[in-house]
Amino acid sequence: MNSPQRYTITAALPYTNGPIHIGHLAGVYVPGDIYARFLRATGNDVAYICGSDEHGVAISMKAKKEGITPQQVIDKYDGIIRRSFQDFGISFDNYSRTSREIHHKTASDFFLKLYNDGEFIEEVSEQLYDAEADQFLADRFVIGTCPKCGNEESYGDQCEKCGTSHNATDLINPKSAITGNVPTLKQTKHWFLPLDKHEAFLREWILKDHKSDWKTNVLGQCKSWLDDGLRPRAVTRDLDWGIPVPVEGGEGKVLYVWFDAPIGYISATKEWAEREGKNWEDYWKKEDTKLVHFIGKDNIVFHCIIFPAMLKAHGDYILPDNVPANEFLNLEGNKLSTSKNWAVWLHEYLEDFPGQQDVLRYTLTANAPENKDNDFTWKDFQAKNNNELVAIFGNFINRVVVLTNKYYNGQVPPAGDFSEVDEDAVEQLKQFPGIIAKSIERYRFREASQELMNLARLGNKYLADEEPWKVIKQDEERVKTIMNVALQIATALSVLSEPFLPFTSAKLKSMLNVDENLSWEDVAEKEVLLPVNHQIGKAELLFAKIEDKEIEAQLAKLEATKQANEAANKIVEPQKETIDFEDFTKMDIRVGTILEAEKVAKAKKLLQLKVDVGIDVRTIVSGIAESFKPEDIIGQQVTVLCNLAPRKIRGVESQGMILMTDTPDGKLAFVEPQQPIKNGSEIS
Ligand code: B3M
Ligand code: ZN
Repeated sequence: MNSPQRYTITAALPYTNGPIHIGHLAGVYVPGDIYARFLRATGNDVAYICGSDEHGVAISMKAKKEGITPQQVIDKYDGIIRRSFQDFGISFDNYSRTSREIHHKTASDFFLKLYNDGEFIEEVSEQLYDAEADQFLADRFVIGTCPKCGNEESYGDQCEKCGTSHNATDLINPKSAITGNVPTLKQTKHWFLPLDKHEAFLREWILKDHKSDWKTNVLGQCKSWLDDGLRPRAVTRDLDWGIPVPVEGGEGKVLYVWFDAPIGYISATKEWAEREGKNWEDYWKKEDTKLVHFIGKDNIVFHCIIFPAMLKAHGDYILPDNVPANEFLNLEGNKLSTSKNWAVWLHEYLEDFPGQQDVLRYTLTANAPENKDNDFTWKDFQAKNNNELVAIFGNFINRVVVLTNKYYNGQVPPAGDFSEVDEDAVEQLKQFPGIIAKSIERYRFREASQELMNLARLGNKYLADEEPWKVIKQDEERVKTIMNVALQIATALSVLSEPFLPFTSAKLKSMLNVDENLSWEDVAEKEVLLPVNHQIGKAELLFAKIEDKEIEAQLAKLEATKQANEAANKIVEPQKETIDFEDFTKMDIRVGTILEAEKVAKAKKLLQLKVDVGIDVRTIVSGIAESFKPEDIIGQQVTVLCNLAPRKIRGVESQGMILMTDTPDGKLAFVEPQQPIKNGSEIS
């Protein structure tokens, strides 16, 4: 293990335009949390920093869509996100917000410093403008074809398909996301960070200095940007939501969200340091501090090129030591999408699986998209829980604790002479802290989680092979040794599982009554982890089996989402052939009320109705049985085509037709008057 040192660990600040889903967790927050917890457990000084990203067009667009103010949007989602992170056990030292004063001041000062040092280019240029909305179109306010990959739905600042970051004016066939109009060009003044000026330095720093310690996917993206040639990039916008540009001529303009958001890491550290009585500068300016950014792959350019250029231009900041960006997680074979609601939302998971945070943490880690995109499936989630957490980890612990209580009233028995098998088990056990540490230090969290499970496997196999429950009948002394060894393995698990399964680790430590000072290193070095006669507690369930019906319920939820999306995307039927007014007046459409309803025997879809249409009360057979129960529609007002020629349906004469439409989820809905209307009133 490396010698202890100071770490600033950041996790991408989530936009407060939606809740957190499993893609965010697997890509950023869970690996970041494992890393932070591990470093704390091994004696390092750690600041794990995050917060809500509350500026930018993503927020304004959401506000427009929901008909509320941006402030209402950020308050709503900051609340949901903050709570769900906490309930999920993400151990941020500080979770801040970029709307706070401390951040506005920090970002403003940062801008001013670069401005005063002449690090910006000031330029009047033509920007896309939507005359109808009376607004410049920046970033997500403009959609068009990506000049690099041809994706027709690229945003103004970044293409989500190929990851390229560009200027809005680079888009081919740009369209306003507000009105759909083709934008015009209008002159406006902005400040640009001349990335080209920093290119040589970036090339050296990334491609030479970090050639061997950064992930290949990250290096690959960086190389491709550098090879394309860097250009000046605007760091201000003509928008009304954001941090005001603090210089003359900046009125009505704000800082570009990707200029202010990474500075959010700094302001969040300041806020935390103030609270904890520490010096924030130690975490951002001391050369011996390691700065590590956890992000998803779509944020690589901002963390590896733009933010480092900003920090370098400022002059006194350290640069990231590593940016272990992950690829994307898919859900049941499809891309996760907030707008399409194709996601497993963290706050919903916490409600549906109370007390089972570690199951999701484990599944997302064991299946993390570290080197390629990966798929989350509910079946795999169930299997990881039932076959690994329950059947291996849980089963081992349960046997150890139950037998110790049964044979020794819960007191650790003394070990006698070790057999070769015992020697081997203990020998292996001592390797695990180092093995797991090495994987974590190399950002291989998948591998690390599998090594942890291998330690549980070791314990489980040891007990299964040594069979203390059988040996107890012939050789009580031998069983003492077996149980002592098994208890040492269980104790090691309680310590080494903490970064991955914090809730389980806490439960297990309390079950075994483990000394809270027992450290990661102790597990590797101390001869005895639980002393003889140490009293442990009673067995508690660590993991519960997940039943098929729980998985089916989750799959049904996704299926409903799929159907709703399909219905929403359904193409509107083209208009029918033109008819004369006379044709229309031939139709006798009236308001009626359903008086009786019953099922038609042997017909799944049909209900037989008695409808008062003002003229008379008549029988109508209607194909609505799959959408309505008979008892629910008595008294329902409907529109009826009364003069449709009567026809026999399943032996019943139907004297008219009820007018219906489709709902987004594929059911039928009545076309009913807005208020109660007298039966027989004509519709014309
Ligand atoms: N909010 C983008 C994102 O959620 C952004 C990250 C900011 S990190 C400084 O993808
Ligand atoms: Zn593209």
